[in-house]
Amino acid sequence: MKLVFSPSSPFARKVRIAAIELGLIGKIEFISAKVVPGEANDDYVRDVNPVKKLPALILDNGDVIVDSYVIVEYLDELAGGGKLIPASGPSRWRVKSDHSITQGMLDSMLLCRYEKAVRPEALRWQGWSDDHWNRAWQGMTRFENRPDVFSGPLDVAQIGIVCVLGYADFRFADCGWRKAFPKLAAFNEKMMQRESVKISVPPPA
Ligand SMILES: N[C@@H](CCC(=O)N[C@@H](CS)C(=O)NCC(=O)O)C(=O)O
Repeated sequence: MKLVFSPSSPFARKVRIAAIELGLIGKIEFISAKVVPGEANDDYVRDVNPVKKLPALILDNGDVIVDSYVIVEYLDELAGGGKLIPASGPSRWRVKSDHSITQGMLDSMLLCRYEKAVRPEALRWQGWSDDHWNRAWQGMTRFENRPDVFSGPLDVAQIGIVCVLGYADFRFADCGWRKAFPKLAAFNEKMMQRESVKISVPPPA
């Protein structure tokens, strides 16, 4: 199978970490791609993902799986199931819901990034960016106050948090999250000891 990804994408990083942790990395061929709002990418839109988002997993039979969470779910099933996403019970819904929060945080951070890097200056709306940044910050506040999220075995929500924090370092280096959220900082440090997390840090811009 082939993963269409970008080394700077926090969503693709989640899939890469999961693939390593699940022992499936050797089965995946990586295809680097670039998608940016406002730039045409006709082949990718036609053949892979009509909504032009990375990552996408192309299976050997040609089927395409889109959305980082759905790809992780697919890989988890391939690895036997219930590894990074609990198979049933309250922990399943807790992990899925916590992961959805990380997904919303990344969506908002990416919108802030596009606002600054892609949108013409004259069209920028600071209040809109501030609102989206605040959503990411509130998410960090939420997890700082929920250390139980870090204490269980590795799951997709923990991976999502590490991708949020890595993206904050990558694109919002001065935001001061470590000082504001010491428990998240300790968690990130611990996660960085995993090879999967260490090698998937976005390369310097
Ligand atoms: N829900 C999607 C979000 C993926 C996403 O937003 N990816 C970004 C790259 S980090 C993208 O493809 N952006 C291009 C665009 O929005 O035009 C997922 O989890 O895979």
